Amino acid sequence: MNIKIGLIGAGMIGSDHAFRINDSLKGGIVKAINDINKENAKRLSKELGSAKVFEDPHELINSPEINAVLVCSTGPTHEEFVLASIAAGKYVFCEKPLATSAIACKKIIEAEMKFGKRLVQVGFMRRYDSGYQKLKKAIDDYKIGDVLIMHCVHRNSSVPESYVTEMAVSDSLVHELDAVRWLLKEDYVSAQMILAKKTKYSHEKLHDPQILLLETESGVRIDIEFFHNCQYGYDIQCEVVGSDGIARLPEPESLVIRKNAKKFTKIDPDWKNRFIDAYDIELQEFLDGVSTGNIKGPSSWDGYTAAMASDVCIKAQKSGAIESFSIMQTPEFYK
Ligand code: ISE
Repeated sequence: MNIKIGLIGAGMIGSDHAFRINDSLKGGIVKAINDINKENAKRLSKELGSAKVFEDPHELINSPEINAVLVCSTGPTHEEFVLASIAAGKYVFCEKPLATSAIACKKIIEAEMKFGKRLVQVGFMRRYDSGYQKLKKAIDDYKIGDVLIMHCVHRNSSVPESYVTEMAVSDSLVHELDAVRWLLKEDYVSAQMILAKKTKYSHEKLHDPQILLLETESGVRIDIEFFHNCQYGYDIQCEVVGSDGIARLPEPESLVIRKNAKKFTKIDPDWKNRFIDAYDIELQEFLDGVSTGNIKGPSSWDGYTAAMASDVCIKAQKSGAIESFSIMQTPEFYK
């Protein structure tokens, strides 16, 4: 039997996920759509041909025609829709960030624990990327010995005018904040943010590029360059320096052409393509989790720790100082 999905947010990623569910994945069908922009919802409903438009997101969440919810609306709306889904006892896949502050994520954790069963999966898709999985396996198998340092890069060719300094952390860097913690199985203890010389391609409200320096519980040091107007393409890099060797995130496969005394290869400008397989796998895992009643993907606790890290990084952005993290004990429920 197909799981009937209600989608909130019919923008770029919401539409992609809807087509993925209907056309490529097994076990789900999008039956309801809500978007703050009704025209958007109508357009997607027409294109999909399987879903009706709900004007009220809460009506969609509580509809008996829906078994599970996909929250792909803007970050600040996530808390409300995830909490409403938990209150309705519905499984919910929430795009990152789980919520835009640690306080909001804490409310979600409390509601889920009170419900007594995992209902929420967070869209940290990098965990499903085959390159990241190979990197994790090399670390777990002690192939490079003790991890000492990590160098990460997160570059977008350009971002819209609405993209401001804080969003560089809460919308983009949040992926590294989750992925690095997942790779190392360690929490962070401190963060420092360095605002680099500003590119001429940025605007007044976005300081670009920036560098984050993180330290983990065992003393691993991580530097992350995040640059949102790099011009040349979407580029994610990660190098792990160990006591016995170095492991690098594989580059996406791309044809190399030699011509006119030049050697070149394409770099995709669009972030949606870089992790396209990972998106498929994460959503399939969500559908499988709903049908077996056992959600296994990134949890609300992962969403909470990433939001906590985001909050500390934003504080560090403003203060310019080294900011500390508070110690967190993972509740039994999420272990
Ligand atoms: C975008 O919103 C994403 O989620 C991408 O994964 C990220 O890499 C990009 O920087 C964000 O703008």
